[in-house]
Amino acid sequence: QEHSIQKVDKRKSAVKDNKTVSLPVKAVVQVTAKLAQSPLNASKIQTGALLNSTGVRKQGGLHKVMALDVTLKPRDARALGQFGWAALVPPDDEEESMRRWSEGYFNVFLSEQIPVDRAIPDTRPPGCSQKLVHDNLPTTSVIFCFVDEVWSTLLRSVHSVLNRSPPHLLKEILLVDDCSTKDYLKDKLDAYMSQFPKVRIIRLKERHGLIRARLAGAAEAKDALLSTKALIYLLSDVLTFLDSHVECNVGWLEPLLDRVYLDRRKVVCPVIEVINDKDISYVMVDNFQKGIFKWPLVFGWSTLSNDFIRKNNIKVSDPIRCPVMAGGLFSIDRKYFYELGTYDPGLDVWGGENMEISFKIWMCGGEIEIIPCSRVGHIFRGENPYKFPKDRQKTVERNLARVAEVWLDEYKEIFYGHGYLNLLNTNFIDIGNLTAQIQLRKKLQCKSFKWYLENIYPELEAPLLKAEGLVFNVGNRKCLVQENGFLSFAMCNLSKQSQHFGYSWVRTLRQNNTCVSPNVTGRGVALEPCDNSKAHLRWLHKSNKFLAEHLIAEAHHQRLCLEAGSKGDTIFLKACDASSSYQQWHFTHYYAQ
Ligand code: LR7
Ligand code: MN
Repeated sequence: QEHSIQKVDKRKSAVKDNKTVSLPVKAVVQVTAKLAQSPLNASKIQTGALLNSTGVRKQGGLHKVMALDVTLKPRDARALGQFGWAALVPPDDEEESMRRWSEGYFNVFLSEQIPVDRAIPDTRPPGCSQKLVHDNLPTTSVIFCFVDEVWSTLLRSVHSVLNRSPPHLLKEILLVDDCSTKDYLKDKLDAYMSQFPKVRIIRLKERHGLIRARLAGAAEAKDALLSTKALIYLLSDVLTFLDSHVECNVGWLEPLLDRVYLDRRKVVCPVIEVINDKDISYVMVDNFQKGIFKWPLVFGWSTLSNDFIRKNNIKVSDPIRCPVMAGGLFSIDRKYFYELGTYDPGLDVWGGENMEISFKIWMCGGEIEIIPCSRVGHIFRGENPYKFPKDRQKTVERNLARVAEVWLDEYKEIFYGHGYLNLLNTNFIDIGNLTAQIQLRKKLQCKSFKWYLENIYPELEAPLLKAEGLVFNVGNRKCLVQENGFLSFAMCNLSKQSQHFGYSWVRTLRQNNTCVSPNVTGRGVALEPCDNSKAHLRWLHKSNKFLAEHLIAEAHHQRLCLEAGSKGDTIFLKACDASSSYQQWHFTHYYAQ
């Protein structure tokens, strides 16, 4: 079997011994990859692009284009890495190649030997070259943001766009330098790019991170209109964002633009293929993958089930609707990007912006699709080759918390409950002002996160509570009851609302908006209004399928357990005792987690 299913992080199909990213940001669910096909495939005559015939809104001409690829007959067919084949480091150079690894966290040495305009195999699925596109597709600006990108990969990214995009659709390539520290990215880059009239370089005076760097790129595309009214035709209709270490494949652009043309609220992504970080080969990935997230907002890929494919009669070349996008590679109608309020500019440096824009798009009336006929290779790296101005982990956490606060509604508790409880202690971290983002969501009349989960991502398990129902004490064989603001016990009775409690993701034990807390003495319990930022309201409820449960208070810096009185219906806190059945509790219902 040619396909092998691996549970790997990211799409590092061929790179298992490499270090994985420590952050739970891009861990991946399932990916299948196979080696690129023979170069014969690359030399086939490429006939144009694309388009799903379903739902064609626009009238007017459709045509089959000759998808441009000026690298089909490469300058040097014998060059290293040509046709996307794996390249080998000669034994004598191994040391140098290892030494230079950390310049980009991939094989920088090898990449340098490979032509910047190499050919790569056409990995589009059958049918793509037969598809039709509209005559008058919108034009695009391609925006690459980078900080300290490796020379050879930056160049290869730019050349792949120049060589495989129809000139009349490509208005410009904007290189946004996010305050790089490397010398070669200054004069040398200016000089090199000056041979390409379509390439413009924008330099940020301070490091902004990829989110605000992209916004600077987008604004630059917009300024052309504002500054010179006569040059209005220069303005591109669509913004296409790419990472700065990619290779766009043949016919990559037309199918993206065609979908945006059909409906400007479609935000479209190419299939992201793998440029192997060790041998720089171009690796095709399996079809039928969509972008998803797992808690706590960790991006991943998930394969469409055979059942789903069959029931919906999905062809390999059909667009795939995605709950979230990977983040780096997408096309969006320029005006629509601004209507959506772009990215939250309060997001810093790296991370979380893919979740933010994805939720915003779906909840506010748009769609995200992966277009299988559009394919772009990307180097997946084990580490970021640039410095984070602040701590990396904290930066991403903070970004994600902003996203959760603005978009997740009551579901944000699930996010916090998966390892981010510390963010709830309000004085622990400053996630910044969210007023503008919350207002934007109102203004756009966006739907709820509940709607998003039910309609766009129904596969996700998102029970709002970890456990609920009656709280049974094993010792006294009674159930917890709340009456007139006091806790006691009663004969278990499912029909009594006063006996219903919930155990939340942020570890509160609550009835409606009232939470159980240790009282001032720390020996008894009290009830108070729930407030997720208050750590003393949290109870660790360790579940075990066969044993009864403990409720351990974390208040007063002691480990105390909730205990039912053996005589009477009292409840108090006491030193934990594994053998005491009066300290064992369980809920009627536990949700699968
Ligand atoms: O401070 C920065 N300034 C920048 O300009 C940090 C980064 N950048 C540039 C950087 O040079 C690169 O071109 O921004 C781009 C993305 O940074 P990467 O390549 O370090 O990010 P990544 O590929 O590891 O991570 C993915 O997630 C990011 C943060 O959420 C962005 O959305 C990336 O664009 C995104 N990449 C992809 O979606 C490609 C597929 C990866 C997957 C899954
Ligand atoms: Mn990247």
